[in-house]
Amino acid sequence: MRDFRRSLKDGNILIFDGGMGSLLQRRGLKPGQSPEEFGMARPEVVAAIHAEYAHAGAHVVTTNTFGATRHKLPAGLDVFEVNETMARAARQAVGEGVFVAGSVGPTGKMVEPLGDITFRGLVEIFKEQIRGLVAGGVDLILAETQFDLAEARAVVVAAREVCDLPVGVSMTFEGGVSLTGTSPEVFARTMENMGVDLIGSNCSAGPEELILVARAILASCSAPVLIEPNAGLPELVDGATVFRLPPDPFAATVSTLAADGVACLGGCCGTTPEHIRALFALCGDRPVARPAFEDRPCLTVTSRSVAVDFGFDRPCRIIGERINPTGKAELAAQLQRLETRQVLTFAEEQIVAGADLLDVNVGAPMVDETRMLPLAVRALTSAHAAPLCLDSSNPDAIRAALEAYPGSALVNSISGEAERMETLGPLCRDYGAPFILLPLKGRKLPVTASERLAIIEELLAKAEELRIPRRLILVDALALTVSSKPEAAKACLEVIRHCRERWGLGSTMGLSNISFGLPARDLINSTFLAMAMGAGMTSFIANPNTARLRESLAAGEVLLGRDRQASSFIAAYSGWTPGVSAGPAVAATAEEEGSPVFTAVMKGQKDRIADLLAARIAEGADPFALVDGEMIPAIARVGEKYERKEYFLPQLLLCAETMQTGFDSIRHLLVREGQEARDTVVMATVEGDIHDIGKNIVCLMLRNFGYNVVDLGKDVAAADIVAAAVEHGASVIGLSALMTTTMVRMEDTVRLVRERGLTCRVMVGGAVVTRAYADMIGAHGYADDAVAAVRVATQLCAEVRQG
Ligand code: THG
Repeated sequence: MRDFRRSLKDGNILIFDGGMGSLLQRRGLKPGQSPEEFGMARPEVVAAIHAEYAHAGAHVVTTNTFGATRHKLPAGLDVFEVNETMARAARQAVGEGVFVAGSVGPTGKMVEPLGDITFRGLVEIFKEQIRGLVAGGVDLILAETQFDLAEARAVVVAAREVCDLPVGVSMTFEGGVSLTGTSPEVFARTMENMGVDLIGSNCSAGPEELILVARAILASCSAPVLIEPNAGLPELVDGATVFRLPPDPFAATVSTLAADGVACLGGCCGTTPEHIRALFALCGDRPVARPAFEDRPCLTVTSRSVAVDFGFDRPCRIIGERINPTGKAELAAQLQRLETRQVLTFAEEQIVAGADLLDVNVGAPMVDETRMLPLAVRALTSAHAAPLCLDSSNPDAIRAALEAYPGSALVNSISGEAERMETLGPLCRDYGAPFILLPLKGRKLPVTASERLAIIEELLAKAEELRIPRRLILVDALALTVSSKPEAAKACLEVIRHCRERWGLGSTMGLSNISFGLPARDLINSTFLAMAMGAGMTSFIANPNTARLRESLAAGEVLLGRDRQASSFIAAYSGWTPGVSAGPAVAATAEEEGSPVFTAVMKGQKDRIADLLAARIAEGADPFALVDGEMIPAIARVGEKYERKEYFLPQLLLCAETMQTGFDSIRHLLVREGQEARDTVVMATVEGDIHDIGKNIVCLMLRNFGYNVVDLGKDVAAADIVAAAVEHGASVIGLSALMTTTMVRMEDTVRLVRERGLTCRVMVGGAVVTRAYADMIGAHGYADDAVAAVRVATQLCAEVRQG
């Protein structure tokens, strides 16, 4: 019986197949045609390619279903049928001795707030596809070329809801991060939390580029690793992208990855059966040389861009407690109105003060937590990189928030109360969400350590029954008020020590409970923090904006030998005066100078910008001066940060939307008699291509900079683009294409513009488009991202004006 999980455990290297697209092109796939459509018409061609790969030594072949989802397949093709048929074709071609991986590519849709689809919507799209793959007899589900962590999570959740097959997820990185800002480390840790069977990377610039990515993944997880590079750097030949690294040098470089411990190797764009044959000869059936995964943390919480490890050799982590309406009437009132303004203010303050994570509790009377918690999550994850701790007694709210969250959030909490583990446990397991295990059960508070440990032990047993791995569990040592229960503090310390020694589990607590009813609470809290750190506590929930707590934490890290050469301590406290607050141990980055309007755009404060502008205008500010002197410079600064990789796509989008919201709110004040007409840009994704994420971002950025943008959408014929440019008197046409097969359509528009003698300029861009290609087809400008597009459009408009 074929069992892919068993083969992974066997300890021998598995060879995957190589590219499908370029081989199909050689056998009749037309530029712009969907490979799935071609495969349905000519299944024997697809089968022959699979057979060639199997013959070349591949242990695993990958189905021709990369784009076989609802929104990507051409009209008239049924998702289930395509996936089932293509999976069958692979199986029949390779027989029973070779594994068939069901390929799942990105949908071309971004999950909100980056795009317009919900996480659940994505899961449903993938489930439709995966049902077909399962019916066609695949051995594993393989998500490939993923670029967004939320979408990668959606594939895993979908696979779990449809079948028990093993799941592999492979992400593509450019310059060390994915398009939406995820590093290989964050990706690997998030996937490991989800229990993914195979974690990897594919595509990218070629085998050399993937060496560092592979090492980063290997050092961040214990799951087997898959690497599938392209056949070298893409080059342009006669208008098409080709990959020219020959089989032997390809195999030579890729096989060095085997020495690093990669378990599964294959090829991506441009690789052929010859590449796979050469690879097989060098490392097929050799033992996997994976060194032990050292330095393993107890637990890791992630956001889209940050992984925070908890462990006995890691800094004790601060979970900021302030996003909690208890005792905060204004926050409670805002939450009832589903507003996120104060939530965002508290987030900002706590991050500046050094919080590693933010606890998010929106529970108050008359607050609809199931709506409010995901709203807060979306607002917080758009604005900040800090991972979140979802604090709610309502399981529906937790579920909704986990769906809205792009990484591995910490769930707060699972107690011994009836059904809590049964409902939340499987959810946390399937969504890869670590959780706080709270030793509370029944009416009686467990005061002694042994009472708490008994409940913890019972919950651990339940978790094990539910197949929840230990790496998802963080124990709450339960800080009770020492003023009424004198033995409570000692019991906490014992629980911390026991969890560490007996189970290797990390711990946390709501620190301030301990001092309730006493004077000088900060003094008690910070002293207890030091004691608990000594006992092995890995994190605590508190207000990070408490100088004394931060002082104890910083000193504690020195004393526990985790702040090497006391360098962080010295940096923050060398000029310390007792009683005077020093900077946080984590130095806050110097804040950008600027007006509140400037800052609001820079930080993407979408809820605040309209009020700020209205206030300034009420004070008599000139609306034009606000736009030209504050908003445009702010969005330009955002662009610089994006280019320096300090901001990623989520921040760029949020800031651009903030700009747009602000602009819309004062638009009525921005009409001037005899106003100089704004330059018009006509934007389109070319014919045959249905990818519009990049094009939409360019539209948003151009509008931000005052351009009149006519967005023609996707899959637009050259004649229609040129007609629209004439109709609207456009200065610039902007063309986008994601695929090498559709990129060639750009040339049609350039030719038409020339033939008709139009003055308007054409700029091009998109994932596979290069400057060399732009030059070759005679485009006037090339932009490699949305920020560059604004610069290029400005340049081209100036050229048009000068004639
Ligand atoms: N364990 C776990 N989760 C928890 C707790 C715990 N979550 C909630 C709580 N305890 C930790 N969070 C808070 C949040 C706020 C306050 C205390 C603990 C607090 N609020 C002030 C008040 O009530 O008056 C408001 C003061 C302010 O403005 O900050 O003190 O133990 N797993």
